Amino acid sequence: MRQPLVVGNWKMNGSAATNQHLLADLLAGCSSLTRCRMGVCPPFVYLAAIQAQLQGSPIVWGAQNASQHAPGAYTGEISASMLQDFGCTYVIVGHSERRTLYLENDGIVAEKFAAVQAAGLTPILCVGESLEQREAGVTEQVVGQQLDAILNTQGVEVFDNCVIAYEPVWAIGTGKTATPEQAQAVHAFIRRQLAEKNQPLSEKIQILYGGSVKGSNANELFSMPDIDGGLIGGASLKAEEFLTICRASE
Ligand code: G2H
Repeated sequence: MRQPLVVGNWKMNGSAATNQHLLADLLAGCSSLTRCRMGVCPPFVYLAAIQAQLQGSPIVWGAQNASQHAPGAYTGEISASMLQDFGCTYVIVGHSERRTLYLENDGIVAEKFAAVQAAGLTPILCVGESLEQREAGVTEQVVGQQLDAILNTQGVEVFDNCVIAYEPVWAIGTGKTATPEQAQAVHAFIRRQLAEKNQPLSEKIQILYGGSVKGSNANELFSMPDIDGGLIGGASLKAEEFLTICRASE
């Protein structure tokens, strides 16, 4: 039985004051959760404050990105080892906003994935197709290639310490959600790809859905057999709605 996991991707949102209120509300609400593991990924600059507020609580935290490089002359970058200093559990890699806006290709994503694991942290690897790709019927090909970039260079065993998030690009922040059946089909495909190489690992790995998940649609998405939780953007900024989503995963 895979543990449900629901992670808030705050993106470039929040302030010291609003974060503190949000986390206070989540801390108060999370005691009613029985099985769901709740996580938050704030912007880098708030990690120290988030660590101080969440230390010792059941809520885990992580970062939204990390450099693929070891510490050195990379102005403006943050290494995975630095994130370890702030008690991070997870690091999101390959989010479609990074792939599109910051030109992170599959090769760079694979390097970031390895750097995160080398620092002892768990990557949340985002994969997903664009609207054009879905309409062209190449969803499985695209998602398969995104997985292969890591499978073919690092082997299947690295997926033992990894969470996968399927996020169809056309559903991100658009209010359009994949239907539970559309999402389930891709989740099952991802699990099959891994099962071909390592069956027990494929049964163990958590595969999250992301893309306009809300309190009102979380139940039906999470009722699908291969959807183990969610990576939540906009709806993770409102405590009550995020808690509703977490409860729906149980
Ligand atoms: C997809 C998701 C979180 P949202 O990017 O990663 O954001 O829930 O706002 O679509």
